[in-house]
Amino acid sequence: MRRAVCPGSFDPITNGHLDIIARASKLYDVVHVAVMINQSKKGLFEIEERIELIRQVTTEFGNVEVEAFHGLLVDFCKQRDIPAIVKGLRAVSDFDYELQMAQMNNGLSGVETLFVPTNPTYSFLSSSLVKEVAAWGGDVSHLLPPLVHAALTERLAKNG
Ligand code: COD
Repeated sequence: MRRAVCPGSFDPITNGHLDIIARASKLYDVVHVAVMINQSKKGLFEIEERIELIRQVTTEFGNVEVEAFHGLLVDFCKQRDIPAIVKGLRAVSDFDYELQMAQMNNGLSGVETLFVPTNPTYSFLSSSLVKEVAAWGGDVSHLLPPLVHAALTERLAKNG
């Protein structure tokens, strides 16, 4: 069974994330999506909400498992016998930090990181930018799965 993990904050999942997960799901038997918990960073969505949104938009792939994890990504991998991390690379600006993490993770446990070039349609896309634009009333409906867009619109309206 070939396994890989797509880790992230997913606050919330965007079409950029989804594209990477979809492509990984064609390359591996099982793709674990790890919603990494960062207690110093309060998100817009609770961890359980992020997991539920990801589950709903990845069900159609048939081989994606979603869970939260608090700790090092290499420990998530070790506990589940996952040899590969799949990451999307958007631009040169991503590369420096992603390379550092990949080398650190490999040095810690031997886990490999595979980089998938972003779909150019989403190369500028991040959860933070989507939240900022949406908070000011900008249209981000083409950047999110429809049910995530609905959840974001509802959350922002509720938060005032
Ligand atoms: N196109 C393609 N890929 C994308 C796009 C896009 N538009 N947007 C995001 N992605 C991919 C990237 O691969 C990105 O790395 C990943 O999705 C997650 O993105 P985010 O923004 O949801 O999550 P981040 O960047 O906050 O996630 C960082 C991690 C949680 C992965 C990292 O901090 C981590 O591994 N933390 C766990 C603790 C740990 O092990 N620390 C030591 C690291 S060496």
